[in-house]
Amino acid sequence: MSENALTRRGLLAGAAGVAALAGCAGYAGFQTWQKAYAEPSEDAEVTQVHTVCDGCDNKCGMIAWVKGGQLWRLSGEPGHPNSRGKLCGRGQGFAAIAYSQDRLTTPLKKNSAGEFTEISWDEALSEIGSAIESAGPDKFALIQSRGSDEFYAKRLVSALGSANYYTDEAVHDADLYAAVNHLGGMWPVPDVENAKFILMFDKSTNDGMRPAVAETFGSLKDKDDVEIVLVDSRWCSFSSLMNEWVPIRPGTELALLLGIAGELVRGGRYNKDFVAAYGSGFNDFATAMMSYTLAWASEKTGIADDQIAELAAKLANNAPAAYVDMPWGGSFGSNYKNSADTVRMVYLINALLGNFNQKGGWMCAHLPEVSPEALEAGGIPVVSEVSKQRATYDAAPLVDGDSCIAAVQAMQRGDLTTVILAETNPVREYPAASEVTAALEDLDCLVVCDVFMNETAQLADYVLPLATYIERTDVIRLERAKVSVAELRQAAIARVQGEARSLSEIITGLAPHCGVGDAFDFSLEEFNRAYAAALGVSYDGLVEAGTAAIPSTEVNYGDAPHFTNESGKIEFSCAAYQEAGLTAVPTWVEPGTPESEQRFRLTLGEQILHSQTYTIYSEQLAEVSKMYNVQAAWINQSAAEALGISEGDSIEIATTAQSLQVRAHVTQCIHPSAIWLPVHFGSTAEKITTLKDFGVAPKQLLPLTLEPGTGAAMLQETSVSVKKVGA
Ligand SMILES: Nc1nc2c(c(=O)[nH]1)N[C@H]1C(S)=C(S)[C@@H](COP(=O)(O)OP(=O)(O)OC[C@H]3O[C@@H](n4cnc5c(=O)[nH]c(N)nc54)[C@H](O)[C@@H]3O)O[C@H]1N2
Ligand SMILES: Nc1nc2c(c(=O)[nH]1)N[C@H]1C(S)=C(S)[C@@H](COP(=O)(O)OP(=O)(O)OC[C@H]3O[C@@H](n4cnc5c(=O)[nH]c(N)nc54)[C@H](O)[C@@H]3O)O[C@H]1N2
Ligand code: SF4
Ligand SMILES: [Mo]
Repeated sequence: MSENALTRRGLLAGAAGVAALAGCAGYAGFQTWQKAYAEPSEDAEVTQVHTVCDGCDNKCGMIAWVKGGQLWRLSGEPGHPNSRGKLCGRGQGFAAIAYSQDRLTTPLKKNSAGEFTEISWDEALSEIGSAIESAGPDKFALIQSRGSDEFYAKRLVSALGSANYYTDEAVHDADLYAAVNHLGGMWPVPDVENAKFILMFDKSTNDGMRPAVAETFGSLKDKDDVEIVLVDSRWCSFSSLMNEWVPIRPGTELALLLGIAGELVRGGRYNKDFVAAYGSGFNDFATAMMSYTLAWASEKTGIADDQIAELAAKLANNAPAAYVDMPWGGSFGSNYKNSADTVRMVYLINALLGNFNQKGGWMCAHLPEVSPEALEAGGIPVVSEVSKQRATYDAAPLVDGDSCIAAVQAMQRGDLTTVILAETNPVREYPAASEVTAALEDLDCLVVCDVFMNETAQLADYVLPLATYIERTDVIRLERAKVSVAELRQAAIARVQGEARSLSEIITGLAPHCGVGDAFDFSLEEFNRAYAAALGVSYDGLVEAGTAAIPSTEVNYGDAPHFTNESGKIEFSCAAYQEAGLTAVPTWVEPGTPESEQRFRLTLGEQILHSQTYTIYSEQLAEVSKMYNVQAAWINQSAAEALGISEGDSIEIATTAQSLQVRAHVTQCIHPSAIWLPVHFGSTAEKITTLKDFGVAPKQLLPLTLEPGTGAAMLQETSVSVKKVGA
């Protein structure tokens, strides 16, 4: 079958299984925890706590209904931009983790025999404090991923005189950060409701499936004057909300974008006034784009040249009520050697359309700046960030050295020796599990703060039990929207198990043991009150409603866009990229792994039921996963036939160094050059009882390499061979 024969029409039959999965968000089983854990008497008092879901990075506003002190049911927060009154099934099912039998309940220390023994919080914090002091600021690092209580985590690092604070950016969105920071400084919020034409890449609208956005797509799909096109190497469950699916050879999205830009520039079909008013370096950009012909883009992507021309025309015809979506995962955030320029091109095509702050385009949403001085006025003393460069700066200059992958390399070199990991599971989420494991084991002191004894916690010298998001109050967070909001995650129920603490409590307790107690001489409520005041919102109102609009951030159609990068202009040509070893103007970069007939590109991703590796701890989500066999590797039907592989067969997926065995899902819903695996399964966490021996952990097949400039992990630059087990 040729690639172009993979049309949406031809697929609908084959996609039934996926549609069933999409539909199971409403499956009754998600509420079974209600019966198991909450059986208060009929007349028990019901209260509602307005808080924030943590089932994925979308952080939807949520109402926790509590009956007789126990979690009873959940619903979406009507006033929150991501949920608008709805929660997804994953969010419903995940909340039950508070009651899980697998939770960590006390601090643990590994003894000389390699076994964990219980110790008191006082002992743990005092010993960890000494380890941090003896390492000194340059060899200490803190890495966090889910972003809870980020203020405390960053402040601890700064107070210690260290620059080594890292996020999971390099396995998630480093390329986006680079493009946003250098090209315009503004994170867009698409005006989905009013767009006439949307070109989506992968499934995400800025961050995976937000219930509010999924609902909007559902309502737009049948409107005659609106069209939504999805470019994806796989027909995922989200595709059913699109008008058309364009399968692309994975890793070549940059070629499609260059081809579209070439069409727009050659035809003069771009917003010349906007480009003149807000752009810089446009002439160099335009000259470079001229050479990307339709025929060239078609050859690279496997998409017909007239279809590329049509996509360009639809963008131009509908502008400014048209946009190219900027996703996180798939082909973007940190997956390919060319991801940095792929994201740059998305930013710049939207600039060609002149859709910034236009109805149906990209709204220049912004968050209020809260200065240290404003917090100081509220009683929170200033702790200055350390200005010296991080241990990893040279590896990732476009993101100021924030590469957690480069941090692993710094551990391998002995440049970092004492590390705190908070709410993150690098053994499963970074490439090269065995190298990451060795680097973490070699540290002088590894501290892991988590709710569960995950694969990374197993390696730690100290494990500190975290309270779940259902049981704790966090630092106020901000969410971008046309009117951005402040949101407060607050304890819905009392701590149900053991002595778990929140990250802010752990850091406040640890600080005096490493000589920086003065920096944390305030309570969380005092901090949140000072922060709310600095934002101009009422803290008591937030406690009441969970979400509060920040009026000063409102952005309206026709407002002049305000670019906050260094030049204040959209940089069609950007010197920072050149200085970081890339080119000033985006240019075609071949993916790092060339295509070959015998091998497949290993692509990876999230699924509707799960988030990364942590939702497998939910018994309810685990049960539904087994019902639908969602652990399978997707392989294209014609490719499978050639290899004698049928649905449900056990297949071996191998690099030159390692191999995995997993069940095959044979489908027309994936590009013939790709194989796709979910990233959630293959748990090797010994103390976890859910989803044991279910699926595989594909990241162990990936090498530990960095994308130039951004230090991103290049998670999809691996080619694999596939065969039927026993063949
Ligand atoms: N190959 C490949 N690698 C990837 C990805 C991919 O698609 N492919 N995805 C990448 C992306 S986008 C990201 S964001 C990273 C994520 O990487 P990580 O954030 O490291 O994700 P998890 O492995 O799920 O680890 C989160 C940990 O936080 C703990 N935790 C503690 N308290 C809480 C809580 O209150 N709420 C939640 N939610 N968790 C809590 C969970 O128990 C869990 O162990 O992985 C990245 N890595
Ligand atoms: N259900 C669910 N939702 C989530 C999360 C989750 O874990 N589960 N995590 C949240 C987080 S932290 C993030 S970062 C976002 C990530 O959300 P997404 O940006 O959607 O990320 P992925 O799941 O990595 O990729 C999504 C799509 O990319 C496709 N794809 C894979 N490789 C390629 C390729 O090379 N080219 C193209 N064009 N498509 C490709 C896959 O088929 C899949 O449909 O989602 C957030 N929302
Ligand atoms: S998308 Fe679902 S899991 Fe993610 S925050 Fe929203 S409700 Fe929770
Ligand atoms: Mo992510």
